[in-house]
Amino acid sequence: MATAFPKVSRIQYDGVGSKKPLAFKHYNEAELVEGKTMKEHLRFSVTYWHTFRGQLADMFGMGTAVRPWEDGTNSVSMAQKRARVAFEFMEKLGTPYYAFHDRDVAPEGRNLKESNRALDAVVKVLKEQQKRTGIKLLWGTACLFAHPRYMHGASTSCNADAFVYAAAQVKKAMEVTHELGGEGYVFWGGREGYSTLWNTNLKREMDHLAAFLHMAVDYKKKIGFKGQFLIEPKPKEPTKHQYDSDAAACLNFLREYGLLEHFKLNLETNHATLAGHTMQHEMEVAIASNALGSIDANMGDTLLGWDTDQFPTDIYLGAQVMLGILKMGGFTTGGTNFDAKVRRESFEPVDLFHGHIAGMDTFARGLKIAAAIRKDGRLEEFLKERYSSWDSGIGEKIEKRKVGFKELEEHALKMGEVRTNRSGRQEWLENLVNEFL
Ligand code: XUL
Ligand code: CO
Repeated sequence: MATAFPKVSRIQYDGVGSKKPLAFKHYNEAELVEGKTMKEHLRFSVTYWHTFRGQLADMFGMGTAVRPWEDGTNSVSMAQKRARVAFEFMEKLGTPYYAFHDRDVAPEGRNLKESNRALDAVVKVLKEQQKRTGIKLLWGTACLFAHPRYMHGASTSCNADAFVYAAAQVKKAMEVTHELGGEGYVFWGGREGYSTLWNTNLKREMDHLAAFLHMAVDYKKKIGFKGQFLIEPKPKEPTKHQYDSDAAACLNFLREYGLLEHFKLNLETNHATLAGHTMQHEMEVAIASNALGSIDANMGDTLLGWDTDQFPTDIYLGAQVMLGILKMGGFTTGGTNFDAKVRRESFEPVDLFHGHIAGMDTFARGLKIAAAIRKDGRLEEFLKERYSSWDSGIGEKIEKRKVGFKELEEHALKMGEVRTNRSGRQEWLENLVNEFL
């Protein structure tokens, strides 16, 4: 096959200070950090939907992307050719993983049977390309939000027929994810929410979502798929309110319906900010419940109120995220999936490389910064000291549940006023972190 990127060869690490645009300045895949290679820590993944299906359209204008390998059809043969282009791209970039929706990789047919047949035909090529390159599938998912049949939602639709179709679609998507050795399977409920409560039975819809996920868990066991199930929170867009609105809402939902042991979270930065949180907040919430599975790495724009899905270039963000990942002991089945697209003005194929190189260097730098902060130890020491009143005396007794209000009243009467508060030192800590940037 003719090369799709004739002017690009394998992107190499050229070191800090390099002026080569198509080279890594920080991502050195073999470099050891805390005893593991950068490649093992970061587990970078390319998203099929933005990188190979994104037209770079926005709500005011049509797509601008120039993709010379496209023949203008949405045929199975074009999908197979595109799969080969995708693997050439990932091979040159040096990313070990990719992620897809069923309808990104293969076209939707006139009926379910035809769609499944098209998917099988492309999966054959994906499998052959995975074998050829060693690149693996991080996770698969089903697109349950683009087709008009899902206008009211999929598993939370008011129409039971839509639930049925969605179940059949997820069944097939899980099967192909399993066949391709996917390490996870993601549920992102793009339309699992509402536009107005006047037409919505919220309780019934949430019950249906839970029933759907229980069926998925059952089917996973049935086919012997061992990958991690992940829920991806997002508060809104396209719906006004999505039921999986943030990490805390997802965890509450999973606990309420007895699903928590089967799921972890796939957290995305721009979804966190849309929810009015930081990514750091979302990660802390998930880690506290041992439920952080994977991340969709991107960032938003502080002046735009929607999901801009930009490549993450904020070093501060990269450091915060990697501190969280190191703290939880690293990814197991998850990874750093670039759910990001180049800007509409960055229309040339080479911009796809620039976007990913920027993201990979930002996260590699974030990893090095996070490891340096941990090695330094002052941040951790401060945190430990800040809570030291809980390590002995009355604090320890409370944590061990050895005392109740009666004993605490006796203690308070003896103790007198609370006098031992110490400064939170926020500004000192923020400056301390800056020492490492
Ligand atoms: C949409 C989004 C999705 C999920 C997968 O905002 O993030 O692409 O990652 O369905
Ligand atoms: Co995402």
